[in-house]
Formats: sequence, C-alpha cells, structure tokens
Amino acid sequence: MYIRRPKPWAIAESAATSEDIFFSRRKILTGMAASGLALAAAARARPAFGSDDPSAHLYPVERNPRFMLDRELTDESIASSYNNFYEFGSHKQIARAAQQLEIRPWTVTIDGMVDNPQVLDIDEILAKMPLEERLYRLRCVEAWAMAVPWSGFALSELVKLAGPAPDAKYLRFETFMNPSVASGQKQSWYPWPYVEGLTLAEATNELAFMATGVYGKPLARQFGAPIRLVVPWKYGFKSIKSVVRITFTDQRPVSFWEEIQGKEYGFWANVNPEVPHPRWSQATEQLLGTEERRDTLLFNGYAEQVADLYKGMEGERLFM
Ligand SMILES: Nc1nc2c(c(=O)[nH]1)N[C@H]1C(S)=C(S)[C@@H](COP(=O)(O)O)O[C@H]1N2
Ligand SMILES: [Mo]
Repeated sequence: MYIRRPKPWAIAESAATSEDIFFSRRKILTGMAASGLALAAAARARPAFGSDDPSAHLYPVERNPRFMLDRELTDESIASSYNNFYEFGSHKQIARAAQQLEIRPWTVTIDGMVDNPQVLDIDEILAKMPLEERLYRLRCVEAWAMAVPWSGFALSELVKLAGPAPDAKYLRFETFMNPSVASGQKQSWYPWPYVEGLTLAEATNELAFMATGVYGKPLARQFGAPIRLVVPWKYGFKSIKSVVRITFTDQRPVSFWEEIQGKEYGFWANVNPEVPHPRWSQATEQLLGTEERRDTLLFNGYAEQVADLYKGMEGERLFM
C-alpha cells in the first residue's frame, strides 16, 4: 500500500517499484537454477506451504462452475510469494516470515448484535460449512491483479449461523493480534489489529466468500490462514486475512487503512477504472506473473452481481 510521506508509515515503496524489483529477482533466480546446487538451495529455502495443515484432507473441493474467469489463473508460485500482509512486514516478500503464524488452535468469535453469539473452532467451521472452489479476480488498490482459485464457503452461511439482530447493519472483521510472531505488529504507528468492514447487504451478497483454502489446498499462511475474507469486487485491502472475530454492529466500522489514510482508502473501496487513486490512475492493471496490462473493470468485472447494492448511494465515496 502506498502512503504519503513524511508520515512514519510512508516507508512502503511504490507498487511499480516493488514489482520491478520482485520480477527482476525472479529472473536472477531462474538464471541461477541452471546450477543444480542453486536449485537445491532454493528448494530447501522454500517450505511446502500448507503441508502441515490438519485440514489438508478436505481439499481439493468441488469447483462451482458459476464462478469462472476471463483470464488464466495466476501461477501459484507467484501468488504465494507476492503478498500484502503487513503483520509480517510492509513489503511483498512476507511468505517466509508468515510461516511463524500458529494456525491451531484457532477460533472465530461471532458477537455483537446477533441472536447466536458464539466462539467457533476453525475445524468445527470446516466441518459445518459447504466447501466449494471459486475462481475470482483479485484487484489490489496498487494496480496489480491476480486470478485465484479460492476454496471456502459463502459468508452468508456464517451470517445465517449468527442470526443478525434487526438493528445490525454492518459486520466488523478483525485479524489476530500477536506481535511475538507477527513482527509488523510491533510497529506501533499502525492501528493494529487489522480491521475491515462490510454492510450486512454486502456480506450476504453471493460473491462474499470466506476462503479456507487456495490452489486446491488449505490456505498457506501468507494468504491469511486459516480463514480470510474475499470480496472480489472491492480493492484487495478489504479482503482481510486470518480472521479471529466478526462483530455485528449498527456502527460503520473504521477499517485499518481508512484509519491510516481515509482520503485514499475509504470504507467502500469498490473497484472503478474511472476513479483514480489520489496518486495514480486505476484505469489499467498489471496481471501478476505476466507482461500483460488490462483495462480495469467496473466492480472488478462483478457489476452484474453487486451494482444493485449501491443504488441510491451516489452521494457516498463508493470507489475510494
Ligand atoms: N490482516 C491483513 N489482511 C490483509 C492485508 C494485510 O496487510 N493484513 N493486506 C490486504 C491487501 S492490501 C491485499 S491486496 C490482499 C492480498 O491478498 P493475497 O496476499 O492473498 O494476494 O490482502 C489484504 N488483506
Ligand atoms: Mo492491496
């Protein structure tokens, strides 16, 4: 994420720069692979992400043919080594540091304005929920994009379980807090823990998804194991990782990036090619792992499913 200098959190680099560095590093590595020794060293350095997950036997799950794509899936090796997860560092190469995250025991607390407040164990969630695979686009506000096969279940299933009270209007999501494994959380200028929010109508839209797996396996930690939100019509920062609490409320939650820089990262954050970020255009996007740039799609290509959610809300900053 880019943030304005000279605030202390302005250490993040520009996406263009970090992508350039990332991909030229990859080229160097590919060159090195000519040497068998270098190849062996690279294999040792890269753990088999997700291989120690006790839910591994549940995957792969059946693909839902209603959620297909207009583009190739992003290479798993690229998607799992270029991640935003500020808890583990304010750059993209956090995959190795994220392996510190303890994913069992793991509970998700459902509280606030609900009929059935409860603390759910992740394995109980996995046993209860109808798991399926969906292919979704993911569009980061930094103007890069991926195409990812998520496994998981519709968020509406969790909403049903919670039983929202009549006055509940929003869901507030919270990520784990544990600076001893997530060293980014020692950076006290960030408003930890990471928080995100949706309206109840957004949360019960068929596209809103809780991912527990990706690429036919349990979520690797850098993707936000063991459970994260995926809302593909919004900029990527809304898709909060490693969720421990979902609170139903009548107050609009202030999300992590909104609190840091609300003029640039708002509550709605719907994808729109015609509404530039204050510091760069959103008209096109770089497809990670390729040389290709594509035109950005309104609502990231999901207008048919979500445009109705925003009828009559033209006064809101829906696209920032
Ligand atoms: N808890 C938490 N969730 C997060 C983030 C983060 O830093 N912390 N980064 C967000 C951003 S900016 C993006 S683009 C996506 C990236 O998801 P991916 O790494 O699985 O591609 O995660 C989002 N969820
Ligand atoms: Mo992002």
